[in-house]
Amino acid sequence: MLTFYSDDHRLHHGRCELIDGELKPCFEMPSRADHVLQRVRDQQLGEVRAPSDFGRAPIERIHSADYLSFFEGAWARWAALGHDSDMLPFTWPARTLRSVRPDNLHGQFGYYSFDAGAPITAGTWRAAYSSAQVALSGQQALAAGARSAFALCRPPGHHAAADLMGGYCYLNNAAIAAQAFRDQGVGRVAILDVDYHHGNGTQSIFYERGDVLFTSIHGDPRAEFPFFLGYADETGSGAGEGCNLNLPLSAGSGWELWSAALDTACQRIAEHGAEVLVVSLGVDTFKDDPISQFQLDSPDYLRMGARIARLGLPTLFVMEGGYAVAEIGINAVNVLEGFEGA
Ligand code: SP5
Ligand code: ZN
Repeated sequence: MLTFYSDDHRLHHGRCELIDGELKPCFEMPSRADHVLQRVRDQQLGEVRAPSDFGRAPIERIHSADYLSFFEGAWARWAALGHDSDMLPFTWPARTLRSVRPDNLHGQFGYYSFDAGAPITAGTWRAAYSSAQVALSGQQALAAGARSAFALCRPPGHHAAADLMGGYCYLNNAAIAAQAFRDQGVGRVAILDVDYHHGNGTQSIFYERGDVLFTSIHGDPRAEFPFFLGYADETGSGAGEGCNLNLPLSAGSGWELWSAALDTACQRIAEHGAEVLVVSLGVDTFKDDPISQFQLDSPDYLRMGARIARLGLPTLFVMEGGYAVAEIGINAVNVLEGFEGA
């Protein structure tokens, strides 16, 4: 399997996030990608390639122009005020307030975010832009006939909506790749999100569309981030009615419950008549993940890959979360090896 990877991910190295009521060092750190890349090489998964540059147009198919210009320009505005370290948002247009876009930098950051987990640093835009190009390069490999590809994206993307950052995510890499398939004439696309957290950004982007099915297995939002989306009764709307499948599971769920949900998601993907599959590959379902509550063990990721392969679809794997840094490489590459071995 081809892997796409850019060193530009290093340009994003946040100092702190606000998590569970406290300011803590960012769990989403550069060494995550280093460990995955090392495992790809150690296991001789296949060639590792630098991404091509497809420009801003495929990103603009998913994200609004005003969001992108805020994101691209935010650091320069912050630096012009004399700052040289991360910026975090702190005020949001919650109930009773208006979703107007203020002029103030912090007002705009609140307008374009939903949590204080995604800092903007000097290199965040460039890292996120390259991460999207990594996903698009994997998409292009499939379009050219590859059965599968691995987009080793960092920062991750599935929490990012059309005009919102949060949950360590800025640009929705999986959604950008899925849309590129559609724009190149693929009629029906499916997304399978196996990250521990609900992919609220991806769901919101495709919620009213019948051409892109979104399926997700995740920690029950009644108890888990992102709390405000990811419930089982969210089934899509308008033309997208029936094209959104959420499979929330309780804290403590292990392979038995998780794999039953995977079977359900795979059945729905087959029914959709998907011609291509995009997997949002988070491995924060691991038993020792520091911020998550599922109980998957490393060999389970081989089984996960094998089950996904049984769909028989061209498959693009897009890296999302996973914070047990020492094991992230083993777990992520196990999915890819399980897929290839099936
Ligand atoms: C891409 C991705 O995986 N983003 C995850 C963002 C999670 N941010 C908030 C996590 C809250 C964790 N709460 C854990 C409670 C443990 N007792
Ligand atoms: Zn996650």
